[in-house]
Amino acid sequence: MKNYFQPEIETMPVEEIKKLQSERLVKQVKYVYDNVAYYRAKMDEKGVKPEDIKGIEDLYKLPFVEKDELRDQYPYGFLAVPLSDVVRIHSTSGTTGRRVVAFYTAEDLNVWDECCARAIVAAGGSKEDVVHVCYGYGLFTGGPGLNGGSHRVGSMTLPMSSGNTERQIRFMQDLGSTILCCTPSYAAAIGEEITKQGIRDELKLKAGIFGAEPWTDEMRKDIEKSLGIKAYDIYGLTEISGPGVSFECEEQNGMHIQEDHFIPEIINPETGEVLPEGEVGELVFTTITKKAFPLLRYRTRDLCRLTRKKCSCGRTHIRMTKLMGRSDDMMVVKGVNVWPSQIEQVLFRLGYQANYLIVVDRANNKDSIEVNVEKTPAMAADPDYDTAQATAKIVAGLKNMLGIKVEVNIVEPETIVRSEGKAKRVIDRRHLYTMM
Ligand code: DLL
Repeated sequence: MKNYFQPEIETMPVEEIKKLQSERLVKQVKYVYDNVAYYRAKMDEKGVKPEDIKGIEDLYKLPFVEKDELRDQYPYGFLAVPLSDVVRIHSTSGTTGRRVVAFYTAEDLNVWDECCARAIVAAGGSKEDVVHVCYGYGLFTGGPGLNGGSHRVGSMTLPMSSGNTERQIRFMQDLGSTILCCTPSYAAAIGEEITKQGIRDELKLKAGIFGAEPWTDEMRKDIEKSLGIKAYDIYGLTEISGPGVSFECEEQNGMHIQEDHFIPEIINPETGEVLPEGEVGELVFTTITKKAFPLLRYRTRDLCRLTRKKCSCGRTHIRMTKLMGRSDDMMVVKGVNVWPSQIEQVLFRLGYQANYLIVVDRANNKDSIEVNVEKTPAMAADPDYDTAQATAKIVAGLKNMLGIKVEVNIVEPETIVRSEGKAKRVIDRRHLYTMM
């Protein structure tokens, strides 16, 4: 069958998926209760025993777990197996405090590879492909995750890691890379360089698997054009395993969550109440097959919507929309909720690319927000391009989208620092939050 790695699982009837989830959940809750003292204490405190969980309909009875608790229990508090069964660790970037370390048994890695293999095959990958991985390698899960998936598919794998764009492009040319895996912002930077060199036709790229940071559909179109590919979204987080928790199929209309391993819920981030399908809220995951670092009802802080609407790719696993923000990255500027992705949308609509930097500041108790954006090379070369007029257009577009006045500076091409990993597009000088 075309484009499925494990058709019997990926297209399993929904009722069977739910049955499988229930069986796995019941076992997993008992396993966690017996092997993680921290969870046992939390469940005891809430008065829930493993016997109370008879299927997915009882999931709501379990307590939530949050990132702070993982940090507090660093490093071994959530480990469910003897250290001698652990074969690998990965870790979050930990910019706001102590890192979270996630542990894997050999079987956990096996499952993770399978999840990434499903994503690669959904993007048209097979053993005939050359998979070019320029997510970072090391503690970050991006590189090792897609690398493992590519091995599993049997594709020739180029473990490039990020950076050194010139060498990336040289390898793409010389070895005929067909599938590119990296952050969307790095894909855009590579696309920009390829356009500059005018060598798109020398490349064999056909698809890209991009994730690890938010990106809009406008940015997708831009990348698809500059690289001449179809661009697929992939989602995941270190705590739950890494990339491949969900992935896009050829429909490019939401990411299928790998429901044989992860049960998703959407909750109201304020109250914790479980929301019905279709409502926007915080995504929560329960892992039902993980052994070393099993998490039950983990709050991701990522905001999205779920849908069970039939997908014409034939996969039956539930889909999540692109992330609509994080319940903790939203900025309140001049009393208004601002998501960086809204600003990006306006810039793209007006023909700019992903080279921008947002600076938020506060003086005399008054907020200011500034958007610095690069002209595209075409704009810079256009004698009719009028900076004052262009600035006014962006200001008006942002006012319309956000309802507030934003200061806009248009700068020359290639003056905003490029990212090789996750792009940092917001500098909030107000330091409204205490560092954790
Ligand atoms: O970013 C894992 C990953 C690697 C996913 C490569 C996809 C590709 P962390 O560093 O733990 O793990 O960061 C997880 O990044 O909670 C989201 O907020 C964000 N994120 C991940 N994928 C996407 C995506 C990896 N496709 C955090 N779209 C998550 C938007 C994403 N945000």
